[in-house]
Amino acid sequence: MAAYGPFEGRGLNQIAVAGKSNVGKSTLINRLCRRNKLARTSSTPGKTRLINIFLLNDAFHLVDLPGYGFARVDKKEKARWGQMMQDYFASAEELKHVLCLVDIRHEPTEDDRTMNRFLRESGIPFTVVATKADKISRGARSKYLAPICRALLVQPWEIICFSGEDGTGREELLNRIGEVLGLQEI
Ligand SMILES: Nc1nc2c(ncn2[C@@H]2O[C@H](COP(=O)(O)OP(=O)(O)O)[C@@H](O)[C@H]2O)c(=O)[nH]1
Ligand SMILES: [Mg+2]
Repeated sequence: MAAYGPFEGRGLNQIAVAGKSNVGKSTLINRLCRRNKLARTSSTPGKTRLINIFLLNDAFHLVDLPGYGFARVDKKEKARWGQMMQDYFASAEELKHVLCLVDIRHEPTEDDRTMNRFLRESGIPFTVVATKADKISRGARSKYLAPICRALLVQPWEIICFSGEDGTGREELLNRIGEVLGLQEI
């Protein structure tokens, strides 16, 4: 039994969305699904405590993983989070790719690095997505991407700059997902 509970449509490929609380996971999912309030975006960090799954065009599932690095949660809550993630990654046979979200303006945290190390060690393919790209000018992007590249050991051209605010990077992200899932069209 999957740790994230039974749901309809098992057997479809999954793309998981990971990142710290408030980085923009739910917003990104909403943008990709062209819906509002579907993934319960919130301005309260740490609100997504459970794994939510969304179906995109009957083609694959987008998995909204609970955010990490929420300072106000206690030890017990952190342990619960860790167990939930461990169970998910251990049992999600349909998982094909992880979108690792980081805020374009901030250097990745220790938790971001830990997730990065875990994915590399587990051989799970991932794409780094720099969110809230609307918050900086286009010309400043490479300056902001440099520390992210250093921390997560990726090249700048491998990162997708994304904005849920103005739609930046939506097509690029859908293309990447199509590529990794071998879909002709999403
Ligand atoms: N300006 C801007 N704000 C964003 C973007 N993505 C998310 N936000 C805001 O950041 C906050 C947290 O977003 P949410 O999607 O709930 O983050 P989650 O905790 O990772 O699911 C909300 O107030 C969003 O409106 C973005 O691309 N640009
Ligand atoms: Mg959320």
